[in-house]
This record gives sequence, C-alpha cells and structure tokens, in this order.
Amino acid sequence: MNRNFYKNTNFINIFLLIFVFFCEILSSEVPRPRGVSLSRAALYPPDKDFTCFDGSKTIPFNRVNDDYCDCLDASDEPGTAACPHGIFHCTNAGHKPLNLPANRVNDGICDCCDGTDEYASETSCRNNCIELGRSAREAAQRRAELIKAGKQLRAEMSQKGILLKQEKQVKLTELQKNKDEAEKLKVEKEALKKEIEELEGTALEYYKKLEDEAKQKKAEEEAAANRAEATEAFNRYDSNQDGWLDISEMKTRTTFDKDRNGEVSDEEAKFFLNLQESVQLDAFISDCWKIIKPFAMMEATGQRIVEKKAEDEKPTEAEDMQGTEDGEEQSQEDEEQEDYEDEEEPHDQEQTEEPEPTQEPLKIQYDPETQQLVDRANNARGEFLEAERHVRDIETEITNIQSYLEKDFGTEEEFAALEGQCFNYEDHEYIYKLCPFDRTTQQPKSGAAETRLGSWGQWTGPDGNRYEQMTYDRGQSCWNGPTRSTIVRVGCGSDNKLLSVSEPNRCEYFFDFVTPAACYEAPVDVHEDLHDEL
Ligand code: MAN
Repeated sequence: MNRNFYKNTNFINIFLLIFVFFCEILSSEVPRPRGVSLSRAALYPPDKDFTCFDGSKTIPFNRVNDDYCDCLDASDEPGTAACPHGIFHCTNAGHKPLNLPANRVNDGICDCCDGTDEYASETSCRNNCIELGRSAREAAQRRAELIKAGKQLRAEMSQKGILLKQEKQVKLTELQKNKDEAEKLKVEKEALKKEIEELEGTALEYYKKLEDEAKQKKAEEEAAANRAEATEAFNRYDSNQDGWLDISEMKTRTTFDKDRNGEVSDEEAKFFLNLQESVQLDAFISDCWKIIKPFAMMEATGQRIVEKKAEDEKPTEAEDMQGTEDGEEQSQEDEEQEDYEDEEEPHDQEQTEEPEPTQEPLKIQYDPETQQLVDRANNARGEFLEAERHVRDIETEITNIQSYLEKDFGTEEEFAALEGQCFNYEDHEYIYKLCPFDRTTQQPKSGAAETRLGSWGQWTGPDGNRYEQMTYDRGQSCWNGPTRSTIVRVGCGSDNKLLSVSEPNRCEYFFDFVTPAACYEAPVDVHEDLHDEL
C-alpha cells in the first residue's frame, strides 16, 4: 500500500512539473511591458492610450517604460527605474517570481535569477532560475517528506500528552477529595488536642508552680556558683590583696596576653577590666568575669597541654638556657597553672561523670494520673501535627499538578511528553542542556559549576506560529549585566534533538531544537509561488 502511495505521489509530481513547465512557457510568452506580472498584463493593452492606475493622466502607449515618470503612482514605468516608488516584477521562470523596488533596476546587481532587472546595465546576469528552482523544489519536497514522517510521531506524542494530562486531572480530583478528608481529620485532631490540653493544663498548674520554683532555685544556685568562681579569681589576681584589681596586677598574668606575643600590654589588661583602670569585686563580677572566664578556661586547658608536652620531651640545652632566662615568667605560669589545676579538677570530673548542671533539664516527677494526662496530650499533639503535615503535603501536590495542567503543551498537548526530559549539546567549552518547560543550563567542561541560562517562561513564536519559539528567562545574572536568557527555536525533526547553541549577544543564548511535536501539516505546495503567473 505504501509503495502504491509513493508511486502515486511520484506521478503527481511529474505531472505537476510538466504542467508548470508549460504554464511557464505560456506565461513568459504573453506580451506585456517589461516589469509587468502576468496577472497585470491586461492592464496594459498595447492598442490603446495608457491611463495611470490612479486615473490622474492618460498618455500614448509608447510612453510606457520610456524611462520618464508620468504617473504619480509609477504605473507607467513598471520596467524602469524612472519612478521613485515603482515596482519591477521579474518572472523568474522556473523559480519564484520577485517584485523589486524600481531603483534596483539596472543598478549593476543581479537581483532576479532570470537577469531581467539588469537588461540595460553593464553587468551581465546569468539566468540560473532553473537550477535555483530545482533545488528549492527539492528542499521543499524533503521538508514535506520530513513533515509527513514527523506527523505520525507527532500524533503519537499528542496522544501521550493527552493521556498524561488526563491522568493528572484524575489525580487532581482524587487529591481534592483526599484534602477534604484530611482537613476534616485535622479539625478533629485539633479539637481532641485542645480538649486534652485543657485537662493537662489544669493538672499541671500545681506542677508548674513547683517547676518555676525549682527553676528559680537553680538559677540562683548558678548565679551563686558563678559569683564564687569570680570572687575566687578576683582574689587570685588581686596580688596585693587591696580589694582593687588594676592594670599592673593584670599585666603579671599571661592569661591576658591575648595576642600571644609574650607580654600583656596595657590595652590587653584594660580590655579584660572592661576598659577601666581598676575595678572592685562587684564590678569585676558583673562586668569583667564574663570577658575573662572563657580565656581563663582556655588557658587552663592550654597549660595542661604544655605541661604534658614538657613531660614527654626532654628539654634541650638551649631550651634549658631559655628556661633560666625566662625564669620569672616561668614561675608565674607555674603559679597560674597550679591555680587552674585547683579549680579545674573537680570541673573535669563533673564533665566526665555527669552533664553540666546548666544543661540538665528539670525533671519533675508527676503523680500517675497527671503523667497519664501528659502522655495523652503529647500523643494528641503528635497526631494533630501529623494530620496538619498530611494536609500540607496534599496541598503541595495539588499546587504542582495545577501548575502542570496550566502549562501550554501545544494545541493537542503534543509537547507534553518533552516535560521531564533534558537534551544536551556540546561545543568545545560547554555542555548545554535544554529541559523543556523547566530550564536551560550551561556546564563548563572544566568541571566548574553549572550556570542557569533561563527558567521556563512562555511560547514566543510569531502570531499563528507561537509554538515555533520558546523563551527561558530569569537565568543567572551576567557579570555587570542583565540576567541570562535563552530563545529556543523549535522546528520539525524526526527525533527530539538539540542541534546547535549560540550566544548572539553576551548572556543571550539561542538554542536550535527539533522535535516531531513541531511537525505541523503545513500546506506545502512545491509550486505555490507560480500561482501568480498561471
Ligand atoms: C560565562 C559564560 C558565557 C558568558 C560569560 C559572561 O563565561 O556564561 O557564556 O558570556 O560568562 O560573562
């Protein structure tokens, strides 16, 4: 059946070619002034005076094409460049006829493939209309065949797309039903939670008071411990024990050598005194201790490490000497080290044996009835959260499906099957990716991060052919420029394929993509352009 079909098609083509050939001979032989198309030949009867088409003037017929413009509408000079707005028609027998602005007649450039526009110039134009016509017809034929083959695939893609949308529609209806049920459940769970929480609240009132008291007690204990710790440190630093801690006393402590340059500067000492010259115990506790404490702790840990190292490695002679030179400093450090050891040991034990008291949550022992209420309330809260999450999940799914259903996948959903797929194109530097209805990207082959060249925007083909072009915008910002964007030309092809990528302007990309989905049945008439002549 297919073979018969092709036989018939060939026969029709041969017939058309012969028909066209005769018509062309016929049309080129109809007498008419130069530059006049066959359809207008009758407007120039040679046996009568010529009246301008706008009726403004009548002239003897021999003044038509006399290279002098008589008519304002240029109708008396169809074959010369005499009238500024004239139009010259070339028959181009064997190929497509052409209308040219009259000023291109005899301008030394061959515009018509039959060479008729250069009839009186020095340029000699070869008539290549037959070759051009043949290759144009062959190209049109190839395209017609491609479209014919693609049409079948397009129909399949369209069927798939329609099915996909139907499935999503069914899912949406189901989800909407589920959402109603989930919302009902959420309301029920909320009511249960509220009910049990009221009971729990009443039962816990008594314990709340206990809890607050315990919390307060704990806070007071912590404050007292902190105060004791600070007082102990103050007394240790206040070497002359005069009740004032001043800069000179601070400077004897390596703890305060913030920059570790071997000496405590005035600024460093002042920093730890909260920018005062000297402080008394109260000010030390309230303002200075919180600054000093982390350093004191760090120093304590550091000292132990130094000490351990010193035990492991026997000092060299040079180090021994150094040790004698720095004798004074060394003894200070020893003294401090002892101080820290005193205060650190119980602390270390605390850390290994039980958690810091400040981090330990207050544990209140409830009576069994209250405990049961608390457990039930916890349970009800958990169930409510779960019901709430379920509603949220359904809503997200509904939104996703709705935005899918709103997408324009073509008049017959023929582009829907492309969603969720990506197509690559590689040049020497990048791998480009087109993920229809989602994004376009550029990945450097060097392995650097992917750049988004645009997110799905809309169809932007010309009126009547909107599915010929897609726009992806809002891509990553171009350095010192706008955000990146991509135009995708969508043509007919037997496979889905990204054929090429270019960047006509900086950060504006152009992708050439073909797909059977774009194989529309265009009325391809290989001889359409000759109609005017026939
Ligand atoms: C990167 C690529 C190029 C783009 C420049 C702009 O190198 O995304 O395509 O032209 O940035 O700075």
